[in-house]
Amino acid sequence: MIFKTHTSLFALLSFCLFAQPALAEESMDKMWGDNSVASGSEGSERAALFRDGNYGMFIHWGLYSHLGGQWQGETFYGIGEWIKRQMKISDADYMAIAKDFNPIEFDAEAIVRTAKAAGMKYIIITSKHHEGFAMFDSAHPFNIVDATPFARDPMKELADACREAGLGFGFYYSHFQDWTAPGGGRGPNKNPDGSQATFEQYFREKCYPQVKEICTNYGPLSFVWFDTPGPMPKEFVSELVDLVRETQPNAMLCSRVGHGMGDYESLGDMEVPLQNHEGLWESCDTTNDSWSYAWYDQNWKDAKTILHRLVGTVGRGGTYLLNVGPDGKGRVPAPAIKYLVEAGQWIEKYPEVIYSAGSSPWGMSLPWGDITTQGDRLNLVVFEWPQDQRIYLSGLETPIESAALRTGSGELMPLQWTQQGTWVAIEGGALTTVQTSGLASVIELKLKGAPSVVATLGVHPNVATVMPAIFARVDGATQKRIGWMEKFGEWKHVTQVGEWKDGGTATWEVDVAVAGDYHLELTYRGEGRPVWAIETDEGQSLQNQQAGTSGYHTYPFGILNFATPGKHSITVSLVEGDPELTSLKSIGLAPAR
Ligand code: FHN
Repeated sequence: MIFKTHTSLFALLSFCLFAQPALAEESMDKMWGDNSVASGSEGSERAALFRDGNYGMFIHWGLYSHLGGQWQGETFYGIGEWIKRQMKISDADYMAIAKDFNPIEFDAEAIVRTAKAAGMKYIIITSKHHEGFAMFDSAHPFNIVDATPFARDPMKELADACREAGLGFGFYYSHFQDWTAPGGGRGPNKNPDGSQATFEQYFREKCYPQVKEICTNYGPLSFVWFDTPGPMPKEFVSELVDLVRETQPNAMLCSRVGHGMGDYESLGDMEVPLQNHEGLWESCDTTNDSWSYAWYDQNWKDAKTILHRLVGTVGRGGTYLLNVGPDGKGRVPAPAIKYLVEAGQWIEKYPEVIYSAGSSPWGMSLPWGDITTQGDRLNLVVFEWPQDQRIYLSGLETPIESAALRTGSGELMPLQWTQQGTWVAIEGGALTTVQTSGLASVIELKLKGAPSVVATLGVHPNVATVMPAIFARVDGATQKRIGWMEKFGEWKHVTQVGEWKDGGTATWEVDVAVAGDYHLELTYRGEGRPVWAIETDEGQSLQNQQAGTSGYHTYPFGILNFATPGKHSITVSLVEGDPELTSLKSIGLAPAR
Protein backbone atom coordinates (compact mmCIF):
# COMPACT_ATOMS: atom_id res chain seq x y z
CA MET A 1 0.00 0.00 0.00
CA ILE A 2 1.29 3.43 -0.86
CA PHE A 3 0.30 6.72 0.69
CA LYS A 4 0.36 9.74 -1.56
CA THR A 5 -0.40 13.39 -1.32
CA HIS A 6 -2.62 14.89 -3.95
CA THR A 7 -3.15 18.56 -4.63
CA SER A 8 -6.76 19.42 -5.28
CA LEU A 9 -7.96 20.85 -8.51
CA PHE A 10 -10.20 23.17 -6.61
CA ALA A 11 -8.41 26.30 -5.57
CA LEU A 12 -9.90 26.38 -2.10
CA LEU A 13 -9.67 22.81 -1.00
CA SER A 14 -6.78 20.48 -0.67
CA PHE A 15 -7.02 16.79 -0.36
CA CYS A 16 -4.80 13.91 0.55
CA LEU A 17 -4.45 10.40 -0.69
CA PHE A 18 -4.91 7.64 1.77
CA ALA A 19 -4.14 3.99 1.56
CA GLN A 20 -5.76 2.33 -1.43
CA PRO A 21 -5.39 -1.19 -2.66
CA ALA A 22 -4.23 -0.37 -6.14
CA LEU A 23 -2.42 2.92 -6.01
CA ALA A 24 -0.16 3.62 -8.90
CA GLU A 25 3.54 4.19 -8.69
CA GLU A 26 3.42 7.80 -9.61
CA SER A 27 1.05 10.49 -8.46
CA MET A 28 0.14 13.12 -11.04
CA ASP A 29 -0.90 15.60 -8.41
CA LYS A 30 2.12 17.84 -8.65
CA MET A 31 1.50 18.15 -12.35
CA TRP A 32 -1.81 19.95 -12.06
CA GLY A 33 -0.59 23.13 -10.35
CA ASP A 34 -2.76 26.14 -9.52
CA ASN A 35 -6.20 25.38 -10.86
CA SER A 36 -7.86 28.70 -10.12
CA VAL A 37 -9.23 30.77 -12.98
CA ALA A 38 -9.06 34.39 -14.00
CA SER A 39 -12.29 36.26 -13.41
CA GLY A 40 -14.40 37.86 -16.10
CA SER A 41 -14.84 35.03 -18.60
CA GLU A 42 -18.26 33.93 -17.50
CA GLY A 43 -20.33 36.39 -19.49
CA SER A 44 -17.86 36.71 -22.36
CA GLU A 45 -18.65 35.91 -25.95
CA ARG A 46 -15.98 33.25 -26.13
CA ALA A 47 -17.72 31.39 -23.32
CA ALA A 48 -20.99 31.02 -25.24
CA LEU A 49 -20.33 27.58 -26.70
CA PHE A 50 -19.01 26.35 -23.40
CA ARG A 51 -21.81 27.90 -21.38
CA ASP A 52 -24.69 26.78 -23.55
CA GLY A 53 -23.34 23.68 -25.30
CA ASN A 54 -22.59 21.82 -22.09
CA TYR A 55 -21.27 18.74 -23.89
CA GLY A 56 -18.14 18.15 -25.94
CA MET A 57 -15.93 15.36 -27.26
CA PHE A 58 -12.38 14.94 -26.03
CA ILE A 59 -10.00 12.85 -28.17
CA HIS A 60 -6.71 11.34 -27.01
CA TRP A 61 -4.82 10.18 -30.04
CA GLY A 62 -1.08 9.89 -30.62
CA LEU A 63 1.78 7.44 -31.15
CA TYR A 64 0.70 5.68 -27.96
CA SER A 65 -2.53 4.73 -29.79
CA HIS A 66 -0.44 2.60 -32.11
CA LEU A 67 0.86 0.65 -29.09
CA GLY A 68 -2.66 0.36 -27.69
CA GLY A 69 -1.42 -0.45 -24.17
CA GLN A 70 1.14 -3.07 -25.19
CA TRP A 71 4.91 -2.98 -25.53
CA GLN A 72 7.02 -5.95 -26.60
CA GLY A 73 4.23 -8.37 -25.79
CA GLU A 74 3.59 -6.93 -22.32
CA THR A 75 0.45 -5.04 -21.39
CA PHE A 76 0.47 -1.81 -19.43
CA TYR A 77 -2.81 -1.66 -17.52
CA GLY A 78 -3.20 2.07 -17.00
CA ILE A 79 -4.03 5.13 -19.08
CA GLY A 80 -2.54 4.20 -22.43
CA GLU A 81 -0.88 7.51 -23.26
CA TRP A 82 1.48 7.01 -20.31
CA ILE A 83 2.92 3.77 -21.67
CA LYS A 84 6.28 5.27 -22.58
CA ARG A 85 6.96 6.52 -19.09
CA GLN A 86 5.36 3.70 -17.13
CA MET A 87 7.06 0.96 -19.16
CA LYS A 88 10.30 2.93 -19.34
CA ILE A 89 10.53 2.76 -23.12
CA SER A 90 13.69 4.52 -24.29
CA ASP A 91 13.39 7.70 -26.32
CA ALA A 92 14.98 6.05 -29.35
CA ASP A 93 12.67 3.03 -29.24
CA TYR A 94 9.63 5.21 -28.69
CA MET A 95 10.41 7.68 -31.44
CA ALA A 96 11.02 4.81 -33.84
CA ILE A 97 7.35 3.79 -33.47
CA ALA A 98 6.49 6.67 -35.77
CA LYS A 99 7.84 4.70 -38.72
CA ASP A 100 5.04 2.17 -38.25
CA PHE A 101 2.25 4.60 -37.40
CA ASN A 102 -0.07 4.64 -40.38
CA PRO A 103 -3.63 5.42 -39.31
CA ILE A 104 -5.10 4.99 -42.76
CA GLU A 105 -8.62 4.54 -41.43
CA PHE A 106 -8.71 7.94 -39.79
CA ASP A 107 -11.83 9.63 -41.08
CA ALA A 108 -12.35 13.14 -39.72
CA GLU A 109 -15.84 13.38 -41.14
CA ALA A 110 -16.89 10.12 -39.51
CA ILE A 111 -15.64 11.35 -36.14
CA VAL A 112 -17.54 14.58 -36.57
CA ARG A 113 -20.65 12.63 -37.52
CA THR A 114 -20.30 10.60 -34.31
CA ALA A 115 -19.86 13.73 -32.20
CA LYS A 116 -22.92 15.31 -33.79
CA ALA A 117 -25.00 12.16 -33.42
CA ALA A 118 -23.88 12.05 -29.78
CA GLY A 119 -25.28 15.55 -29.26
CA MET A 120 -21.85 17.07 -28.65
CA LYS A 121 -21.18 20.67 -29.58
CA TYR A 122 -17.40 20.72 -29.96
CA ILE A 123 -14.30 18.55 -30.22
CA ILE A 124 -10.98 18.98 -28.40
CA ILE A 125 -8.15 16.74 -29.60
CA THR A 126 -4.57 16.08 -28.43
CA SER A 127 -2.27 17.94 -30.81
CA LYS A 128 0.72 16.93 -28.69
CA HIS A 129 0.54 14.84 -25.54
CA HIS A 130 3.30 14.25 -22.98
CA GLU A 131 5.07 11.85 -25.38
CA GLY A 132 6.10 14.91 -27.43
CA PHE A 133 4.78 13.71 -30.79
CA ALA A 134 2.97 16.37 -32.82
CA MET A 135 -0.17 15.05 -34.48
CA PHE A 136 -0.05 18.06 -36.79
CA ASP A 137 2.26 19.45 -39.44
CA SER A 138 5.03 21.13 -37.47
CA ALA A 139 8.45 22.62 -38.10
CA HIS A 140 9.64 20.30 -35.34
CA PRO A 141 10.42 17.03 -37.16
CA PHE A 142 8.82 14.64 -34.62
CA ASN A 143 5.40 14.97 -36.19
CA ILE A 144 2.84 12.90 -38.04
CA VAL A 145 3.44 14.44 -41.46
CA ASP A 146 7.24 14.13 -41.50
CA ALA A 147 7.89 11.09 -39.35
CA THR A 148 5.21 8.59 -40.40
CA PRO A 149 4.19 6.83 -43.60
CA PHE A 150 0.75 8.40 -43.12
CA ALA A 151 2.15 11.84 -44.04
CA ARG A 152 -1.24 13.57 -43.68
CA ASP A 153 -2.23 16.28 -41.24
CA PRO A 154 -5.26 14.77 -39.44
CA MET A 155 -5.64 17.87 -37.26
CA LYS A 156 -6.25 19.94 -40.38
CA GLU A 157 -8.77 17.39 -41.60
CA LEU A 158 -10.58 17.40 -38.27
CA ALA A 159 -10.52 21.19 -37.89
CA ASP A 160 -12.03 21.54 -41.38
CA ALA A 161 -14.65 18.85 -40.77
CA CYS A 162 -15.72 20.48 -37.50
CA ARG A 163 -16.03 23.88 -39.13
CA GLU A 164 -18.02 22.41 -42.00
CA ALA A 165 -20.42 20.72 -39.57
CA GLY A 166 -20.78 23.73 -37.29
CA LEU A 167 -18.98 22.14 -34.34
CA GLY A 168 -16.53 24.03 -32.16
CA PHE A 169 -12.94 22.84 -32.36
CA GLY A 170 -10.02 23.01 -29.97
CA PHE A 171 -6.57 21.62 -29.29
CA TYR A 172 -5.10 19.91 -26.26
CA TYR A 173 -1.39 20.70 -25.91
CA SER A 174 0.96 19.37 -23.21
CA HIS A 175 2.95 22.52 -22.54
CA PHE A 176 5.11 21.45 -19.62
CA GLN A 177 5.58 17.71 -20.00
CA ASP A 178 7.44 16.60 -23.08
CA TRP A 179 9.16 13.27 -22.53
CA THR A 180 11.20 13.18 -25.73
CA ALA A 181 12.32 16.81 -26.19
CA PRO A 182 15.49 17.84 -24.35
CA GLY A 183 14.54 20.19 -21.51
CA GLY A 184 10.84 19.30 -21.64
CA GLY A 185 9.13 18.43 -18.34
CA ARG A 186 10.17 14.86 -17.44
CA GLY A 187 12.10 14.78 -20.72
CA PRO A 188 15.81 14.20 -21.36
CA ASN A 189 18.03 16.60 -19.44
CA LYS A 190 20.84 16.39 -21.95
CA ASN A 191 20.98 17.56 -25.54
CA PRO A 192 22.21 15.11 -28.20
CA ASP A 193 25.66 16.79 -28.00
CA GLY A 194 25.82 16.08 -24.27
CA SER A 195 25.22 19.66 -23.14
CA GLN A 196 22.72 20.43 -20.41
CA ALA A 197 19.18 20.91 -21.70
CA THR A 198 16.98 23.53 -20.05
CA PHE A 199 13.25 24.04 -19.85
CA GLU A 200 13.70 27.47 -21.40
CA GLN A 201 15.37 25.87 -24.39
CA TYR A 202 12.48 23.43 -24.80
CA PHE A 203 10.05 26.29 -24.41
CA ARG A 204 11.75 28.51 -27.02
CA GLU A 205 12.57 25.78 -29.50
CA LYS A 206 9.51 23.59 -29.34
CA CYS A 207 6.65 24.54 -27.06
CA TYR A 208 6.10 28.19 -28.00
CA PRO A 209 6.62 27.66 -31.76
CA GLN A 210 4.25 24.69 -31.77
CA VAL A 211 1.55 26.53 -29.84
CA LYS A 212 1.93 29.30 -32.41
CA GLU A 213 1.46 26.72 -35.16
CA ILE A 214 -1.70 25.25 -33.70
CA CYS A 215 -3.06 28.72 -33.05
CA THR A 216 -2.38 30.09 -36.52
CA ASN A 217 -2.68 27.21 -39.00
CA TYR A 218 -6.05 25.69 -38.17
CA GLY A 219 -8.58 28.50 -38.36
CA PRO A 220 -10.59 29.80 -35.42
CA LEU A 221 -10.28 27.68 -32.28
CA SER A 222 -12.89 27.46 -29.57
CA PHE A 223 -10.51 25.98 -26.98
CA VAL A 224 -6.85 25.62 -26.18
CA TRP A 225 -6.59 22.95 -23.50
CA PHE A 226 -3.16 23.01 -21.90
CA ASP A 227 -2.52 20.23 -19.40
CA THR A 228 -0.33 19.50 -16.36
CA PRO A 229 1.57 22.79 -15.91
CA GLY A 230 3.56 21.21 -13.05
CA PRO A 231 6.29 23.57 -11.86
CA MET A 232 6.25 25.62 -15.08
CA PRO A 233 7.36 29.19 -14.27
CA LYS A 234 4.70 31.84 -14.54
CA GLU A 235 6.46 33.90 -17.20
CA PHE A 236 6.28 31.03 -19.68
CA VAL A 237 2.61 30.41 -18.98
CA SER A 238 1.98 34.13 -19.45
CA GLU A 239 3.67 34.07 -22.83
CA LEU A 240 1.47 31.21 -23.98
CA VAL A 241 -1.66 32.90 -22.69
CA ASP A 242 -0.73 36.12 -24.51
CA LEU A 243 -0.09 34.16 -27.67
CA VAL A 244 -3.48 32.47 -27.49
CA ARG A 245 -5.27 35.75 -26.72
CA GLU A 246 -3.60 37.51 -29.68
CA THR A 247 -4.08 34.76 -32.22
CA GLN A 248 -7.32 33.16 -30.98
CA PRO A 249 -9.35 35.77 -29.11
CA ASN A 250 -12.39 33.47 -29.05
CA ALA A 251 -10.61 30.47 -27.61
CA MET A 252 -11.37 29.43 -24.04
CA LEU A 253 -8.39 28.43 -21.94
CA CYS A 254 -8.81 25.68 -19.40
CA SER A 255 -7.44 26.18 -15.89
CA ARG A 256 -4.77 23.58 -16.46
CA VAL A 257 -2.75 26.22 -18.27
CA GLY A 258 -1.61 27.02 -14.71
CA HIS A 259 -1.05 30.04 -12.49
CA GLY A 260 -4.74 30.87 -12.36
CA MET A 261 -4.80 32.15 -15.94
CA GLY A 262 -7.51 29.97 -17.44
CA ASP A 263 -11.04 31.01 -18.33
CA TYR A 264 -12.72 28.04 -16.71
CA GLU A 265 -11.95 25.40 -14.18
CA SER A 266 -11.26 21.85 -15.19
CA LEU A 267 -12.02 19.50 -12.29
CA GLY A 268 -10.11 16.35 -11.47
CA ASP A 269 -9.89 13.72 -14.19
CA MET A 270 -13.05 11.60 -14.33
CA GLU A 271 -14.74 13.62 -11.60
CA VAL A 272 -18.42 14.51 -11.59
CA PRO A 273 -18.91 16.57 -8.43
CA LEU A 274 -21.57 15.77 -5.85
CA GLN A 275 -22.37 19.36 -5.01
CA ASN A 276 -23.26 22.31 -7.22
CA HIS A 277 -20.17 24.26 -8.12
CA GLU A 278 -19.99 27.95 -8.99
CA GLY A 279 -18.43 29.55 -12.06
CA LEU A 280 -17.49 28.12 -15.43
CA TRP A 281 -16.20 24.60 -15.08
CA GLU A 282 -15.87 21.30 -16.81
CA SER A 283 -15.75 17.62 -15.90
CA CYS A 284 -13.53 15.66 -18.25
CA ASP A 285 -14.34 11.99 -18.33
CA THR A 286 -13.60 8.80 -20.21
CA THR A 287 -15.91 6.46 -22.13
CA ASN A 288 -13.92 3.54 -20.71
CA ASP A 289 -10.99 3.60 -18.22
CA SER A 290 -8.14 4.88 -20.39
CA TRP A 291 -8.02 8.16 -22.27
CA SER A 292 -6.12 6.69 -25.19
CA TYR A 293 -6.88 3.40 -26.92
CA ALA A 294 -5.92 0.30 -24.91
CA TRP A 295 -6.49 -3.12 -26.43
CA TYR A 296 -7.90 -4.69 -23.26
CA ASP A 297 -10.08 -1.84 -22.04
CA GLN A 298 -13.71 -2.84 -22.56
CA ASN A 299 -15.04 -1.13 -19.46
CA TRP A 300 -17.39 1.08 -21.46
CA LYS A 301 -19.86 3.47 -19.95
CA ASP A 302 -23.18 2.50 -21.46
CA ALA A 303 -25.64 5.05 -22.79
CA LYS A 304 -27.46 5.36 -19.49
CA THR A 305 -24.24 5.90 -17.54
CA ILE A 306 -23.11 8.52 -20.05
CA LEU A 307 -26.43 10.33 -19.71
CA HIS A 308 -26.43 10.10 -15.94
CA ARG A 309 -22.95 11.64 -15.74
CA LEU A 310 -23.78 14.26 -18.35
CA VAL A 311 -27.04 15.28 -16.64
CA GLY A 312 -25.24 15.15 -13.28
CA THR A 313 -22.57 17.52 -14.53
CA VAL A 314 -25.07 19.95 -16.05
CA GLY A 315 -27.19 19.63 -12.91
CA ARG A 316 -24.20 20.67 -10.79
CA GLY A 317 -23.67 23.67 -13.08
CA GLY A 318 -20.91 22.42 -15.36
CA THR A 319 -20.00 21.20 -18.83
CA TYR A 320 -19.17 17.59 -19.70
CA LEU A 321 -16.17 16.75 -21.87
CA LEU A 322 -16.25 13.05 -22.74
CA ASN A 323 -13.25 11.31 -24.25
CA VAL A 324 -12.79 8.71 -26.97
CA GLY A 325 -9.48 7.10 -27.90
CA PRO A 326 -9.08 6.15 -31.57
CA ASP A 327 -6.78 3.18 -32.19
CA GLY A 328 -3.56 3.03 -34.20
CA LYS A 329 -5.49 2.87 -37.44
CA GLY A 330 -7.47 5.96 -36.50
CA ARG A 331 -10.75 4.15 -35.67
CA VAL A 332 -12.87 5.14 -32.71
CA PRO A 333 -13.76 1.86 -30.92
CA ALA A 334 -17.22 0.65 -31.96
CA PRO A 335 -18.68 0.29 -28.42
CA ALA A 336 -17.84 3.92 -27.67
CA ILE A 337 -19.65 5.02 -30.82
CA LYS A 338 -22.63 2.79 -30.08
CA TYR A 339 -23.22 4.11 -26.56
CA LEU A 340 -22.48 7.73 -27.45
CA VAL A 341 -24.96 7.64 -30.30
CA GLU A 342 -27.62 5.92 -28.18
CA ALA A 343 -27.22 8.65 -25.58
CA GLY A 344 -27.31 11.22 -28.38
CA GLN A 345 -30.63 9.88 -29.63
CA TRP A 346 -32.05 10.47 -26.17
CA ILE A 347 -30.63 14.01 -26.07
CA GLU A 348 -32.19 14.73 -29.45
CA LYS A 349 -35.59 14.02 -27.88
CA TYR A 350 -34.89 16.01 -24.73
CA PRO A 351 -32.49 18.80 -25.78
CA GLU A 352 -33.77 21.21 -23.12
CA VAL A 353 -32.35 18.95 -20.41
CA ILE A 354 -28.80 19.65 -21.61
CA TYR A 355 -28.40 22.72 -23.79
CA SER A 356 -28.51 26.13 -22.13
CA ALA A 357 -29.75 24.32 -19.05
CA GLY A 358 -29.08 25.58 -15.54
CA SER A 359 -28.12 23.73 -12.39
CA SER A 360 -30.46 22.03 -9.94
CA PRO A 361 -31.76 24.21 -7.09
CA TRP A 362 -31.36 21.13 -4.84
CA GLY A 363 -27.58 21.42 -5.32
CA MET A 364 -27.12 17.66 -5.51
CA SER A 365 -28.41 14.62 -7.35
CA LEU A 366 -31.53 12.90 -6.00
CA PRO A 367 -32.05 9.18 -5.40
CA TRP A 368 -34.22 8.69 -8.49
CA GLY A 369 -32.22 10.92 -10.84
CA ASP A 370 -31.32 14.53 -11.31
CA ILE A 371 -32.64 17.95 -12.24
CA THR A 372 -31.69 20.68 -14.68
CA THR A 373 -33.53 23.95 -15.14
CA GLN A 374 -34.73 26.43 -17.73
CA GLY A 375 -35.92 29.53 -15.91
CA ASP A 376 -39.09 28.61 -14.04
CA ARG A 377 -39.13 25.11 -15.48
CA LEU A 378 -37.54 22.08 -13.83
CA ASN A 379 -36.48 19.10 -15.93
CA LEU A 380 -36.77 16.09 -13.64
CA VAL A 381 -34.71 13.34 -15.24
CA VAL A 382 -35.79 10.02 -13.78
CA PHE A 383 -33.11 7.38 -14.21
CA GLU A 384 -34.59 4.90 -11.72
CA TRP A 385 -38.34 4.87 -11.28
CA PRO A 386 -39.38 3.90 -7.75
CA GLN A 387 -41.68 0.87 -7.65
CA ASP A 388 -44.74 3.01 -6.87
CA GLN A 389 -43.77 5.45 -9.65
CA ARG A 390 -43.98 8.37 -7.25
CA ILE A 391 -41.29 11.02 -7.53
CA TYR A 392 -40.68 12.85 -4.27
CA LEU A 393 -39.17 16.30 -3.90
CA SER A 394 -38.35 17.88 -0.56
CA GLY A 395 -38.33 21.57 0.29
CA LEU A 396 -39.78 23.02 -2.92
CA GLU A 397 -41.25 26.36 -1.86
CA THR A 398 -42.40 27.72 -5.23
CA PRO A 399 -45.91 26.50 -6.09
CA ILE A 400 -46.21 24.16 -9.05
CA GLU A 401 -48.16 25.33 -12.06
CA SER A 402 -48.11 22.05 -13.98
CA ALA A 403 -46.42 18.67 -14.05
CA ALA A 404 -46.18 16.49 -17.12
CA LEU A 405 -44.22 13.60 -18.51
CA ARG A 406 -42.51 14.67 -21.71
CA THR A 407 -42.70 11.74 -24.10
CA GLY A 408 -40.00 11.01 -26.62
CA SER A 409 -42.24 12.37 -29.36
CA GLY A 410 -42.51 15.70 -27.60
CA GLU A 411 -46.02 15.32 -26.17
CA LEU A 412 -46.80 16.27 -22.62
CA MET A 413 -48.80 13.81 -20.50
CA PRO A 414 -50.23 15.69 -17.51
CA LEU A 415 -49.40 14.29 -14.07
CA GLN A 416 -50.99 14.90 -10.68
CA TRP A 417 -49.06 15.97 -7.62
CA THR A 418 -49.78 16.14 -3.92
CA GLN A 419 -48.29 18.29 -1.23
CA GLN A 420 -47.29 16.35 1.91
CA GLY A 421 -45.81 18.76 4.46
CA THR A 422 -42.53 20.03 3.03
CA TRP A 423 -42.66 17.33 0.37
CA VAL A 424 -44.28 17.13 -3.04
CA ALA A 425 -45.09 13.76 -4.57
CA ILE A 426 -45.55 13.61 -8.31
CA GLU A 427 -47.82 10.78 -9.17
CA GLY A 428 -46.57 8.65 -12.03
CA GLY A 429 -48.60 5.63 -10.97
CA ALA A 430 -50.89 5.75 -13.98
CA LEU A 431 -48.00 5.62 -16.42
CA THR A 432 -47.48 2.44 -18.38
CA THR A 433 -44.19 0.56 -18.43
CA VAL A 434 -43.72 1.72 -22.02
CA GLN A 435 -43.98 5.31 -20.86
CA THR A 436 -41.49 4.82 -18.06
CA SER A 437 -39.03 2.66 -19.94
CA GLY A 438 -36.10 3.93 -21.97
CA LEU A 439 -32.82 5.36 -20.77
CA ALA A 440 -34.47 8.02 -18.63
CA SER A 441 -37.84 9.78 -18.39
CA VAL A 442 -38.28 13.52 -18.29
CA ILE A 443 -40.92 15.18 -16.12
CA GLU A 444 -41.44 18.81 -16.87
CA LEU A 445 -42.40 20.78 -13.78
CA LYS A 446 -43.56 24.32 -14.47
CA LEU A 447 -43.39 26.54 -11.40
CA LYS A 448 -45.27 29.71 -10.60
CA GLY A 449 -42.06 31.68 -10.38
CA ALA A 450 -38.32 31.21 -9.96
CA PRO A 451 -37.45 27.98 -8.15
CA SER A 452 -36.97 28.41 -4.43
CA VAL A 453 -35.85 25.33 -2.56
CA VAL A 454 -34.84 24.55 1.01
CA ALA A 455 -32.27 22.05 -0.08
CA THR A 456 -32.19 19.67 2.89
CA LEU A 457 -31.18 16.08 2.28
CA GLY A 458 -34.41 14.22 1.80
CA VAL A 459 -35.02 10.74 3.20
CA HIS A 460 -37.28 9.34 0.50
CA PRO A 461 -39.99 6.90 1.51
CA ASN A 462 -39.85 4.73 -1.61
CA VAL A 463 -36.18 4.50 -2.64
CA ALA A 464 -32.82 4.20 -0.94
CA THR A 465 -31.14 7.52 -0.17
CA VAL A 466 -27.37 7.83 -0.02
CA MET A 467 -26.01 10.82 1.86
CA PRO A 468 -22.38 11.52 1.04
CA ALA A 469 -20.01 12.84 3.70
CA ILE A 470 -19.61 16.09 1.80
CA PHE A 471 -23.08 17.05 3.11
CA ALA A 472 -22.30 16.31 6.76
CA ARG A 473 -21.52 18.88 9.45
CA VAL A 474 -18.33 17.69 11.06
CA ASP A 475 -17.08 18.33 14.56
CA GLY A 476 -13.92 16.81 16.02
CA ALA A 477 -12.97 15.02 12.82
CA THR A 478 -11.69 16.05 9.39
CA GLN A 479 -13.77 16.38 6.25
CA LYS A 480 -11.47 16.03 3.29
CA ARG A 481 -11.56 15.68 -0.46
CA ILE A 482 -9.35 12.84 -1.51
CA GLY A 483 -8.49 11.23 -4.79
CA TRP A 484 -6.72 8.05 -5.77
CA MET A 485 -5.91 6.04 -8.79
CA GLU A 486 -7.35 2.55 -9.25
CA LYS A 487 -5.33 1.57 -12.29
CA PHE A 488 -2.60 4.10 -13.05
CA GLY A 489 -4.31 7.32 -14.13
CA GLU A 490 -7.83 6.03 -13.42
CA TRP A 491 -8.91 8.58 -10.86
CA LYS A 492 -11.59 8.29 -8.21
CA HIS A 493 -12.61 11.23 -6.04
CA VAL A 494 -14.45 11.38 -2.78
CA THR A 495 -15.06 13.63 0.21
CA GLN A 496 -14.72 11.62 3.42
CA VAL A 497 -14.68 12.16 7.15
CA GLY A 498 -11.65 10.81 9.01
CA GLU A 499 -9.01 11.68 11.61
CA TRP A 500 -11.52 11.17 14.41
CA LYS A 501 -10.83 12.84 17.73
CA ASP A 502 -12.49 11.64 20.95
CA GLY A 503 -16.18 12.46 20.62
CA GLY A 504 -15.80 13.51 16.99
CA THR A 505 -19.03 13.48 14.99
CA ALA A 506 -20.45 13.77 11.49
CA THR A 507 -24.04 14.99 11.40
CA TRP A 508 -26.51 14.98 8.55
CA GLU A 509 -29.55 17.26 8.70
CA VAL A 510 -32.34 15.45 6.90
CA ASP A 511 -35.98 15.87 5.98
CA VAL A 512 -37.93 12.63 6.45
CA ALA A 513 -41.01 12.33 4.24
CA VAL A 514 -42.65 9.44 6.07
CA ALA A 515 -42.06 8.29 9.67
CA GLY A 516 -41.08 4.66 10.12
CA ASP A 517 -38.24 2.18 9.98
CA TYR A 518 -35.25 2.54 7.70
CA HIS A 519 -32.28 0.28 7.09
CA LEU A 520 -29.15 2.23 7.84
CA GLU A 521 -25.89 1.44 6.11
CA LEU A 522 -22.47 3.03 6.33
CA THR A 523 -19.90 3.20 3.57
CA TYR A 524 -16.41 3.44 5.01
CA ARG A 525 -12.97 1.97 5.02
CA GLY A 526 -10.68 1.13 7.88
CA GLU A 527 -8.73 -1.60 9.54
CA GLY A 528 -9.84 -4.28 11.97
CA ARG A 529 -13.47 -4.06 13.07
CA PRO A 530 -14.61 -0.52 13.77
CA VAL A 531 -17.56 0.13 16.07
CA TRP A 532 -19.83 3.00 15.05
CA ALA A 533 -22.57 4.75 17.00
CA ILE A 534 -25.50 6.44 15.28
CA GLU A 535 -27.96 8.71 17.03
CA THR A 536 -30.92 10.77 15.87
CA ASP A 537 -32.30 13.97 17.37
CA GLU A 538 -35.23 11.88 18.61
CA GLY A 539 -32.88 9.80 20.74
CA GLN A 540 -33.08 6.73 18.50
CA SER A 541 -29.69 5.06 18.44
CA LEU A 542 -27.73 2.21 16.99
CA GLN A 543 -24.31 0.87 17.81
CA ASN A 544 -22.68 -1.92 15.90
CA GLN A 545 -19.43 -3.42 14.71
CA GLN A 546 -18.57 -4.40 11.20
CA ALA A 547 -15.42 -5.26 9.30
CA GLY A 548 -13.08 -2.62 7.95
CA THR A 549 -11.48 -2.98 4.54
CA SER A 550 -8.84 -0.92 2.78
CA GLY A 551 -11.28 0.12 0.03
CA TYR A 552 -14.66 1.75 0.64
CA HIS A 553 -17.31 -0.82 1.33
CA THR A 554 -20.98 -0.54 2.31
CA TYR A 555 -22.01 -2.29 5.53
CA PRO A 556 -25.50 -2.67 7.03
CA PHE A 557 -25.77 -1.33 10.60
CA GLY A 558 -29.35 -1.89 11.65
CA ILE A 559 -32.81 -0.41 11.50
CA LEU A 560 -33.25 3.20 12.51
CA ASN A 561 -36.68 4.52 13.36
CA PHE A 562 -38.03 8.02 12.80
CA ALA A 563 -41.07 8.47 15.04
CA THR A 564 -42.16 11.62 13.23
CA PRO A 565 -41.73 12.95 9.71
CA GLY A 566 -39.94 16.24 9.07
CA LYS A 567 -36.54 17.66 9.96
CA HIS A 568 -34.17 15.42 11.88
CA SER A 569 -30.48 14.95 12.43
CA ILE A 570 -28.42 11.78 12.20
CA THR A 571 -25.09 11.82 14.00
CA VAL A 572 -22.38 9.24 13.46
CA SER A 573 -19.30 8.72 15.62
CA LEU A 574 -16.50 6.22 15.71
CA VAL A 575 -16.60 4.39 19.03
CA GLU A 576 -13.79 1.89 18.46
CA GLY A 577 -11.28 1.54 15.67
CA ASP A 578 -8.25 3.31 14.33
CA PRO A 579 -9.20 7.00 14.26
CA GLU A 580 -6.62 7.75 11.57
CA LEU A 581 -7.31 4.87 9.21
CA THR A 582 -11.09 4.74 9.49
CA SER A 583 -12.94 7.10 7.21
CA LEU A 584 -16.59 7.47 6.38
CA LYS A 585 -17.73 8.13 2.82
CA SER A 586 -21.53 8.15 3.19
CA ILE A 587 -24.54 6.89 5.08
CA GLY A 588 -27.57 5.38 3.41
CA LEU A 589 -31.20 4.91 4.43
CA ALA A 590 -33.67 2.60 2.73
CA PRO A 591 -37.29 2.08 3.80
CA ALA A 592 -37.77 -1.20 5.66
CA ARG A 593 -40.62 -3.18 4.16
O1 FHN B 1 -1.51 13.15 -17.76
C1 FHN B 1 -2.69 13.53 -18.44
C2 FHN B 1 -3.50 12.34 -18.87
O2 FHN B 1 -2.74 11.53 -19.71
C3 FHN B 1 -4.74 12.83 -19.62
O3 FHN B 1 -4.38 13.57 -20.74
C4 FHN B 1 -5.56 13.70 -18.69
C5 FHN B 1 -6.80 14.26 -19.29
O4 FHN B 1 -7.39 15.13 -18.42
N1 FHN B 1 -4.73 14.84 -18.24
C6 FHN B 1 -3.47 14.49 -17.59
C7 FHN B 1 -3.67 14.09 -16.18
O5 FHN B 1 -4.54 14.91 -15.52
